[in-house]
Amino acid sequence: MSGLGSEIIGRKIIHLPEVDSTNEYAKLIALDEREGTVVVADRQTAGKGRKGRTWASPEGGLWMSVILKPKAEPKHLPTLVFIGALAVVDTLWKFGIEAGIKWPNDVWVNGRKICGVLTEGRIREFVILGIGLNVNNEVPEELRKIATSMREFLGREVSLSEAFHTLIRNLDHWYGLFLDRRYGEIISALKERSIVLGKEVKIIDDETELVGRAVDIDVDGALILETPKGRVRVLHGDVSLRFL
Ligand code: BTX
Repeated sequence: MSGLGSEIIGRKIIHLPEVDSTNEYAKLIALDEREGTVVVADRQTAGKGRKGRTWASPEGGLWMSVILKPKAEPKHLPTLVFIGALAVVDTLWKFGIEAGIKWPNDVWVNGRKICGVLTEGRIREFVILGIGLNVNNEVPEELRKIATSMREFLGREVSLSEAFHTLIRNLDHWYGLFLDRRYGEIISALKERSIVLGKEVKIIDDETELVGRAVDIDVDGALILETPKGRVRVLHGDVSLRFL
């Protein structure tokens, strides 16, 4: 292995016209598949976000899940969410779209969300890396203020297959680095592409809210906040981040 690319992601592609959720489908078949298998659907009828939120997935977007079986220590597995976000940002750059990562799991363009990443899994068995990217699809009316698409940014339709193949190549590149344990390079890239650092933000966990300035992302991918009470380290788990 050269370390520049693993050539794992996308060695098998399962294309479905419609499914409830590519993540759910991938979880069902994960134990029987080799890692790198991608499930991609034209539309999802029950696309999922985090914590039971829904993900609008009409035709024209890229809705996909990758089955991964990394031999990594469990503490590194949360880093896989960044692999998804990095690969999406690189894909958007290739199309001339200025995009950045809104820690922990979104990609934003012009202050609006264009992509969400959802990782799920079973420790020591598999991780499902789910990616939803608005390409040519309509963004539902109620999300217009917070969401955008590649088509909206460029003012023209994009080849969905080109977007898909570019994303697969980029995922393969970043996953190769992950397998080579080059976590430092992954975090550096995340910091470079972050739209959060230097900003005043509010972190919302189940019961708690925390306000501060985002000053750094550490080796484990945790966000470092400067608050009136000192520095606080926020692990990415299931927290939400809002700009103030
Ligand atoms: P999240 O919980 O961070 O974000 C969900 C929130 O994003 C929703 O509550 C809504 O406000 C907003 N939203 C919903 N749909 C869209 C959209 N199409 N574009 C922009 N904003 C939207 C983020 O969760 C993780 C989403 C992962 C989606 C992929 S698609 C393939 C795979 N299968 C699956 O069921 N989920 C993943």
